[in-house]
Amino acid sequence: MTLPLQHPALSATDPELAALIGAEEQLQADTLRLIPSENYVSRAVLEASGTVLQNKYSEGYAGRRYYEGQQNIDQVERLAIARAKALFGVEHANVQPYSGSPANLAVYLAFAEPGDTVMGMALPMGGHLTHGWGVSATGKWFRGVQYGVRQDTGLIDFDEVRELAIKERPKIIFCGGTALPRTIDFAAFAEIARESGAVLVADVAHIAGLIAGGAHPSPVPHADVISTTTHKTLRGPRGAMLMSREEHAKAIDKAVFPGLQGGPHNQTTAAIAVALHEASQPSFRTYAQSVVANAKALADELLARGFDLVSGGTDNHLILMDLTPKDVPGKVAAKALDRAGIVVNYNTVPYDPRKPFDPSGVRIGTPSLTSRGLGTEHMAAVADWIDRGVRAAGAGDEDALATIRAEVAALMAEYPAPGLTA
Ligand code: DSN
Repeated sequence: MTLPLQHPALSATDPELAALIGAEEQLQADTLRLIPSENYVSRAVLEASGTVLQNKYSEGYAGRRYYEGQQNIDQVERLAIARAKALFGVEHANVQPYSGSPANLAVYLAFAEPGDTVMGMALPMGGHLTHGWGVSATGKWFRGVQYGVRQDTGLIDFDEVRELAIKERPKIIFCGGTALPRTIDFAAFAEIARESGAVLVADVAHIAGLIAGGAHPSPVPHADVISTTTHKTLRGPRGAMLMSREEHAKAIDKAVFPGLQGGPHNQTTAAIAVALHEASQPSFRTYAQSVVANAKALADELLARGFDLVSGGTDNHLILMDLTPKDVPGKVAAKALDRAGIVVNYNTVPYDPRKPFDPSGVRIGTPSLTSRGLGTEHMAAVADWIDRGVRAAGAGDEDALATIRAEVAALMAEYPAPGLTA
């Protein structure tokens, strides 16, 4: 099966909506998707998430539901849990959180009271809204204290984190984030959490697939709780999981349901189970290693073209470019690259003098292109397109962007995406 994919019932019932989905399928096929939190899921994951499992209400947990008719649903959820435990080597897994933000909120509910101090990386430094940032409920209902990275290195200063933690005594410390190009030192965070009496939560949403594939160290021996979405490098459906040692199992389960959520999205649970099965295959290890190899190769090619990369490069799937030296604002570059068929997001860089809605940076990553089968040998071309695209953005050269778009589409046609093919 290749494009156009067939959605016969949808096309008959709602051709307008079917056309929009068809257009999105074509867009995802034709473009070079570099948003580091996105990916292409397999047909198997897509099929599992579009099933009659979505017709069931299943409040509660397997064997302890508030609705009857759970003969199959219980088995689906148990399968997803067993696969998560085996893949990540954890004692407990909850696969019901609707997404990353609700998963993190459940952690607050399990381990803190409103008004308590919590600690996480500041959003503009690469953290996440739900790690206690002011505009988020987690920063409004809790007292968020925030750490960052050093201005000179772009790296976390653990002496500074320790000093802050000992002074502020947070109930919870979050490590992980959304724009961190470097390996997270879970052991260092665990030591600080122990010294300050905090629960350590490793939010590995971005790197869960790398951890599963052995391309990033695991937080399992160090963190009390692991929070992750399932749709980024892990290449599953839009969802989330919380994992922990057995001692925290009850608190986490109670916080997810009935504390925060109602019925789990069973079709998503099924698709998570499929993704976890796929992630346990040897080919997934190859994919994870390739994601990192591609990112390192792309970073090198960008550096060679004079790009300023936060922290000087990458250890994982993600690259954060500061476009200040190129004299092109991040948003202008991102929108121009989009017109060139290269999909990125504009992003704040640490100590950014510009506003978050018009920042200096662009964030890119290699999960999607790796899922399509592109390798290190293609990264010079990718860097070249980015370089030409950013220069065209600065010069307002729409013809140059159109030329890049055609070149991108030609290469993408040679590497059909999972989910868009049989
Ligand atoms: N929105 C996600 C990302 O793009 O990194 C984080 O939640």
